[in-house]
Amino acid sequence: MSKNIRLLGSLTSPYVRKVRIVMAEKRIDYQLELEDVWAPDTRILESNPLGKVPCLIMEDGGAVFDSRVIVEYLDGMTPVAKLIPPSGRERAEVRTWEALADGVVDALILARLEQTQRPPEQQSQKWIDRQLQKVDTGVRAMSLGLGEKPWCNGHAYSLADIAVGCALGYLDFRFAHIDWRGQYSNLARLNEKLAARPSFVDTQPPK
Ligand SMILES: N[C@@H](CCC(=O)N[C@@H](CS)C(=O)NCC(=O)O)C(=O)O
Repeated sequence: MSKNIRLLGSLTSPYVRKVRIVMAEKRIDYQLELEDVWAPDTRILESNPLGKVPCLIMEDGGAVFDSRVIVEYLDGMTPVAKLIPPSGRERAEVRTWEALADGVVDALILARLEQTQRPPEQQSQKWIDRQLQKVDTGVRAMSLGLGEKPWCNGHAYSLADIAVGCALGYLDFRFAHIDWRGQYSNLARLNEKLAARPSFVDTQPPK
């Protein structure tokens, strides 16, 4: 598979990490181009009118975003390591896991932006609490959904596990004080298995 595929992204974004893990699992070669979307001279708008990463630039120069569209495209590119079931209920379940995990990340990022981008006197605690409530109920739903199964979708590793692993990794990275391991031992077990995979090891956010 060609190195002419480019991925615009950062080393800290959990959505970019999800795409990089999928690339690694599927053995798709690509060029990672670091893009700081918050820098005044960012060129991200030339590729993604929404100004966000990840953004995939294909061989013919066409752009694909957001991360959920990118991973679906990548999964269809090669039969190696299928990560999304082909159709039906199982496919909807895996995509719902992804929506749940991404939704937890969305809420974490909204809470973090409120805390880091606004002066303390302009911050809304009500807004932060609203987002952290979603994190709470979202992570609980992950734990309930996983139960005693080896993987989120049952017996096979899938995009569901990748998305959940990225959300848990982002919790550790930016919200280390939230003790999700203490509350949900099944998620801790899943996370240990995921964290040992080369695709996860190689995409860990910088310390
Ligand atoms: N739903 C999008 C979310 C992407 C996203 O919000 N990325 C963040 C980086 S973690 C970003 O680029 N933020 C810049 C902004 O919101 O202006 C996806 O899954 O790709």
